[in-house]
Amino acid sequence: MDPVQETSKIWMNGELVDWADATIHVGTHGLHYGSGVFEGIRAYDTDRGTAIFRLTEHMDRLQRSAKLLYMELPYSTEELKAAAWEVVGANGLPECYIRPIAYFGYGQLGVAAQGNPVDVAIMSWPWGTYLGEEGMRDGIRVKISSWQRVGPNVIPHVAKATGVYINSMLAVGEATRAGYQEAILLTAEGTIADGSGESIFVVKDGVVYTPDLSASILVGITRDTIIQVAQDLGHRVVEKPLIRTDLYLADEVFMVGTAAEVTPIREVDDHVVGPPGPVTQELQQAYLDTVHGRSERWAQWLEYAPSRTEA
Ligand code: PPE
Repeated sequence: MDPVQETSKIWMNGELVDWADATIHVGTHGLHYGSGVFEGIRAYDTDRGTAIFRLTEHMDRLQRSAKLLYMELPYSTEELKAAAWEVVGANGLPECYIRPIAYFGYGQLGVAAQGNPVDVAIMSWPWGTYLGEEGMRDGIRVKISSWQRVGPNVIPHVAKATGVYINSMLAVGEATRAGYQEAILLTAEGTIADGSGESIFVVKDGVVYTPDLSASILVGITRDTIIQVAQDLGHRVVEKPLIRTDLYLADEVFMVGTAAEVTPIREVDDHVVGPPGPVTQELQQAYLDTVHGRSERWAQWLEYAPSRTEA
């Protein structure tokens, strides 16, 4: 992966600071214990200007993630949305990835977090395709991980918490060292959970399947988007537990996420599931048309910059 492309400003605790000055103390609680929550959001260039895809849902999920860590966010969803627009505007990029993060800050060390301040920052920078242009077009090769997905009684997996991502880091590292592009993790029960940073979909005999929310998966916003788009396009979508052989014998497999958008999978554990199939291609096209403002059908998910008079 390429190094992060620096932009001009980062929003930190209510103000815009220069990229180089957005630093934290080494005694920060979140660094020692992974006690933070974050989001990944994309802004797209459309005919009507920059649109942020499902911004409200992402900031609402950040609030829920914080709640699950008994962390009180000092900003409301509305304030966080305004802050996202502020940093996007300051950096002047028509398209970018947006990364809000909240963490227990500098104060007390020791695991108990409650005496620490909660710091909030929002970065924005250009982030191209997550799994490569070629992956988007031809599909990627994935491996089922030997690392199990964090379970509901280990860490609340519904929270997009920073510490949880050690799980993903190990899984994707194992997969890439073995020559694959991405990992898929199984739950403690042995069913399919998600990719290191994506939700999983399978197409078999014309039906679209995805693990239901009782599998320890992140409640993906792209997952929700794809379920609705697929249904609107007339596909039957079934949320149910899936096992690894469902992937090996699938007609089509693909993964979705804010960063990955809709990425086809062409091989799982060296079983060829084929080049990107018709359903994958249809949903990928619908998704990309929607986020870029080229399709009116699901235009309600695009949020535009508040006008100066409203702000
Ligand atoms: N599962 C996991 C484990 C996950 O991290 C993501 C997002 C998803 C599913 C899809 O969620 P959503 O974006 O709401 O559709 N992964 C984010 C971070 C990737 C990273 O490398 O950092 C993302 O896609 O932004």
